[in-house]
Formats: sequence, C-alpha cells, structure tokens
Amino acid sequence: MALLSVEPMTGYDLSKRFESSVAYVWHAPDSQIYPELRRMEKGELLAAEEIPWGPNSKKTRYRITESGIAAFRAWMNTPLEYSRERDPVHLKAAYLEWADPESARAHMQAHIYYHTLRRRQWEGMINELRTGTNVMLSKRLAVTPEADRRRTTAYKIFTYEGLIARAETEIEWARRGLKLVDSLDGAS
Ligand code: VNL
Repeated sequence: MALLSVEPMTGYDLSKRFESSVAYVWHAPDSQIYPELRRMEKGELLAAEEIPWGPNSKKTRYRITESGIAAFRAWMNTPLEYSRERDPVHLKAAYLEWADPESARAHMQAHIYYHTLRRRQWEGMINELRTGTNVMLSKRLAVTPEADRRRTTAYKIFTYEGLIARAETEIEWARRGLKLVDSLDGAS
C-alpha cells in the first residue's frame, strides 16, 4: 500500500519496485504479493483496472482507493507488534557444546559474512536515499508536498541506520563467539 500510494502499478511493476525498496526491510515473495493484491482488491482497499497489453492481451493495474489510504494510515497508527524469538542462529548458539568446534567456528564465520553483506546492502540503500538515486523514493518525493519531503526521506534513512547498527552488533557477537569457541574447545 505504501508503494501504491505513490502511483498505480501492475503486480509485476509493484513486485519489481518492491524488490528495490521495501524488500530490504520486509521480504515477501511474489507468491505472497499477487494473492495479497487480489485480497486487497476484494476488500476495496485497491481498485483493479484492466489495461490493454500488446495486440490482444491485457493486464491488471492496481490503484489505492480512499479507503485503502485510510486503512494504511490507521494501520500505521496501531501499536507495534512483536513476535516471540524464533532464531535458528541463537538456537544453535545455545547448544554449541554439541557441535564440532570447526562447525561452531563455521557458524560464527557465516554469521559475520551474512551480516557484513546485509550491512553493505543497507549502506548502499542509505547512499541511494541520500543522493536521490533510489527510484521509489524519487517517485514518492515527486508526489509529496514540499513540506513533507524532509521527513519522508529522514524516516527511511533512520530505518536503515537501525538495521546497520543491528548488523554491527551481530558481527561483534559472532567475533566474541569465535573467541569463545577457541577458549572453550581449543584453537585448532
Ligand atoms: C521507499 C524507498 C522505501 C526506498 C524503502 O524502504 C526504500 C519508498 C522501506 O519510498 O517507499 O528503501
């Protein structure tokens, strides 16, 4: 809905746009996006429009309705929801005494590698947001009143700063983990 608040899009366009924006914070496969669009259309949060595509085909374009905008705003004003921990990395960390020291080290190294990559992606996004090269944000700013543009950008940068800080904490933790494995199970 956040993306469709900028302009109407087909499921395909939305999915592509999603991949280079919201997906950095909320992964959703196409298998979820398409049914969700149809569900929201049934609920009149979106309106579907058939547009011609090629000589004898058409495609569905979705636009957010007034009630969709109201629902999105209402959702933004509901309290945050948390889900209980369900983290395979910490689950394995808790039982590393069962793993070979080499596996334990490999887990920690994989954790460092994964979060280093994620951190880099998020830094790349912050760079796009700051330099005005992110397509989604540029389109959003183009339809945003001047007075709201600063906050529209600032909250997105704030989001990625939080994710980067978290990635750094994970990297530090895994480095401590490597030391711990060495001290408990002997450096090989
Ligand atoms: C938008 C653009 C959102 C870039 C993003 O992530 C992003 C947007 C939440 O304008 O909707 O990385």
